Amino acid sequence: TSSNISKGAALRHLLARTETAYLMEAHNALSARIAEEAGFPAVWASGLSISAALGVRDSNEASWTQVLEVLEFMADRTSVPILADGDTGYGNFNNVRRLVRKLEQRGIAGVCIEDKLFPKTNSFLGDDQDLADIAEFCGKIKAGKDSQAGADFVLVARIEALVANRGLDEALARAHAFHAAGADALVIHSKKAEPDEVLAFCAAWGDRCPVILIPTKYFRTPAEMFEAAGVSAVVWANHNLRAAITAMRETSREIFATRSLVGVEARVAPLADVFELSGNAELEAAERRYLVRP
Ligand code: SPV
Ligand code: MG
Repeated sequence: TSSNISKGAALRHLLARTETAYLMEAHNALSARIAEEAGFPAVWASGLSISAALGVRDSNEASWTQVLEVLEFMADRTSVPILADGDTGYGNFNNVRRLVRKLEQRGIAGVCIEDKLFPKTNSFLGDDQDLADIAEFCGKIKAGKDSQAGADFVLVARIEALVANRGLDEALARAHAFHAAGADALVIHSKKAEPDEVLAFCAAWGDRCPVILIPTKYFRTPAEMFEAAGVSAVVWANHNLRAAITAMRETSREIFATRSLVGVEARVAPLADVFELSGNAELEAAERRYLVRP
């Protein structure tokens, strides 16, 4: 799908608005398409979900080019912008440069890199999250911004100071440094069940640049609270993956137990949906136009 406005510009615009944007997780082209179909204006390509869908851990076990392949399929099947989870950038500043160039070339609107160490660990695992050195991470941000070919690509810097139990002051110091280094937006992450610490961050940070939240753990917080706090975007980070796990488990177990499709047929998406989601109508039209059957 093409449009006059680039996907990077579309994401940039979403983050710049005063309204809060909501991004839905996807981990492959199918789930990205479904998120777009539901109405989401942008997609979060979750590292956790892409890893889990590939059957590996969220510890950089999938190589960056393996993730890139998944992202390319996702971008090809959607017209909304995709914000890719770039973990720690897969190495040092130089790896970030190449990552940014390749993502941009493959139609990804932006990347989020987090201030931890490679190989990263999921924020909700363990209590010993090592943070990147601030100056070193700023070099990655600068290198990433300097290497993008166009003006539109969005580089988001994710702050893990609260996840690492380093407190609000450390989080704010990092925010100031990453913003000064050229980050277009910030993610402030938290593993608390209440939003207090991220809302305190938002209040202190103000509108210096867009702030994005990932309320996986503080999921009870009503959206109105994020909106009142002036949050630019909220990421529903892993819920297509988790929905798929539940649905696939129920279906597999029932078919196994009953040796029959009768019980599940009415509950699973019809084949027509599968053809529609993969764009078969377009191929049929193209065949009418181009295919000569001798
Ligand atoms: C992801 O979705 O991969 C994220 C969010 O980075 S979290 O799992 O909370 O770290
Ligand atoms: Mg991640």
